[in-house]
Amino acid sequence: MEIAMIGLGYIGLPNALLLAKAGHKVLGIDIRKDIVDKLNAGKLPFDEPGLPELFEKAKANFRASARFEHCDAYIIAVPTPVNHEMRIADLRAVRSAAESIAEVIKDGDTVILESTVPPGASRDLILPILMKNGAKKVLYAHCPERAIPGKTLTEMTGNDRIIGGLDKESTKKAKGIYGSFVTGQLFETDETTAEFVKLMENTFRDVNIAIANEFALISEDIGINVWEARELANKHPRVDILRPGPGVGGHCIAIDPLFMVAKSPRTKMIPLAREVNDLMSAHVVRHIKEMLSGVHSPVVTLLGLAYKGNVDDARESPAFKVQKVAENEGFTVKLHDPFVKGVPDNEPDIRKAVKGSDALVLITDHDSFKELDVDELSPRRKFLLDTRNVLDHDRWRNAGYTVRVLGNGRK
Ligand code: SAJ
Repeated sequence: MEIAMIGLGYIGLPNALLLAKAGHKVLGIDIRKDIVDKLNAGKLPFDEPGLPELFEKAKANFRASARFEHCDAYIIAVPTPVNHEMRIADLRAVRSAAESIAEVIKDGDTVILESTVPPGASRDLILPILMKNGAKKVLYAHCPERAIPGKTLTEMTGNDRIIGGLDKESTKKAKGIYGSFVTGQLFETDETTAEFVKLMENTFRDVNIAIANEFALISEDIGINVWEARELANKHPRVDILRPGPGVGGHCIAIDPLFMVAKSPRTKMIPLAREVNDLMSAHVVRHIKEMLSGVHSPVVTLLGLAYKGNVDDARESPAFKVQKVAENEGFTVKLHDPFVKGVPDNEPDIRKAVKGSDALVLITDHDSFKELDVDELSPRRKFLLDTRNVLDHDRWRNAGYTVRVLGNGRK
């Protein structure tokens, strides 16, 4: 089949290359000319394990363009960020992709939406756009992406997928496309249920992280160590408490629950969980303030800007919220992340980022931080706050640091 992949980002590009490797002729479409040019010159626009090897194998069946052309199937994998002010989904990229497809679509073509959207968006927004130029019959399915940065290729091929078809024929067609490279099971449903399922997955995780964060706050108040308590609670066969931390980042979990909330005025727990997770950044700053009380013109270094460990993705990262709150409180904040690119104040050399600092605050659980040579660092004062409980605290204490761990209320 000739398949167009609209959006060549973290989801669209690996997906396009997997389809190309499976033997389809794939046209990758992106509005960003720099990405298109890079790909056509044989270069990848971002890092992801296994992607270079896949690109080599898929190249012959793949080309990129900024222009839409007629294909047998179109897969939409564009960002659907949240409009933070209005707390609703920003669907402009999906709309514009649908508008462009409507210009070239013919009866009997297939359109698949992978981007996360509020429930009802396929039926009420996207399908009417696709049909607006007179197409009588379009096969349509929502097949939400479920890959996680750092493990995109394994998850994209191995995970079970939801195929939410408009009708039987649409489901069959979409199943055929995903069946060409997915080894996981393909479960059938309708398009609106598929939209809801995707939001449930991420909302479930957000609410569970919120309860873990709340356990951390209570533990600090009552003087116990949440990390020890969590480990013991998780010995129960039906309990699996997630990890507390500085908040929830990324392009999905911090955002998708809001798409649900916007659909029903009766939600209580979901917006509350969002709030609990968002307030963790202010809580981190409270710790820093306590640690450094009495220090004049305090300087802190945030270790990690990525929203989670071992990825270079800093979208919606709690690091920036911590930075903002800390700056508002009068701290000078220095930033260090070995992987994240494009943040102007990110100092890639950790020794420079730490020099002259009064406290180091671990935000992201990058493995490389666990192996740091503590003696190479020369801060002004030796305070460490570990918001993820991942460092070897004894090693830091032996090097003269006062160590605090988020969620540990033991004095
Ligand atoms: N986090 C915690 N504590 C935990 C687990 C995570 O604080 O115990 C934080 C992370 O540090 C990070 C955030 O939550 O800031 C989200 O990270 P994540 O690894 O939980 O998830 P994402 O956003 O990278 O990917 C999620 C995945 N969804 C689920 O696990 C339900 C992925 O499968 C989806 O494809 C992706 O969202 C998406 O695109 O929707």
